[in-house]
Amino acid sequence: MKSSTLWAAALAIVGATALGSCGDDSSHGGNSPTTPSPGTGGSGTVTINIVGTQGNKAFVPNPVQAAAGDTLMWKNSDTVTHHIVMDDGSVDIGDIVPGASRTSQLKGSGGNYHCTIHTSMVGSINGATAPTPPCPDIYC
Ligand SMILES: [Cu+2]
Repeated sequence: MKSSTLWAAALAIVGATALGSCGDDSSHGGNSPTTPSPGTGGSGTVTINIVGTQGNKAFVPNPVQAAAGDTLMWKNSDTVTHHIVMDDGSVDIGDIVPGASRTSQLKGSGGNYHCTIHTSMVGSINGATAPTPPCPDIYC
């Protein structure tokens, strides 16, 4: 029950994201989810787009703002597989192939994360600024 609701929300986000990034006319026929719109307050869905491997520009938005309890939707809009983990080891999203999305739930107040495949890819949940990629790195 809960996972189907989540999935419906995920589909809604993916559809909205595809519309925004491709300029694609999204006249996909009427599969409109009946779940409430995502919002703040710990029960919404927050999308983090993975757009490349360029250090802290690999994620949009970065930092991202989310509340404890929010679902984080990790959408791989890039052309290669990524594997996101929280720096503190609390979350391992697993491999995300191009075009796919994975979700996790924000349990604490946030923190920094990175890609285990491309270690220059760094991001922050609820940080004041995006983290600096580890140096030496071409994106430092
Ligand atoms: Cu990566």
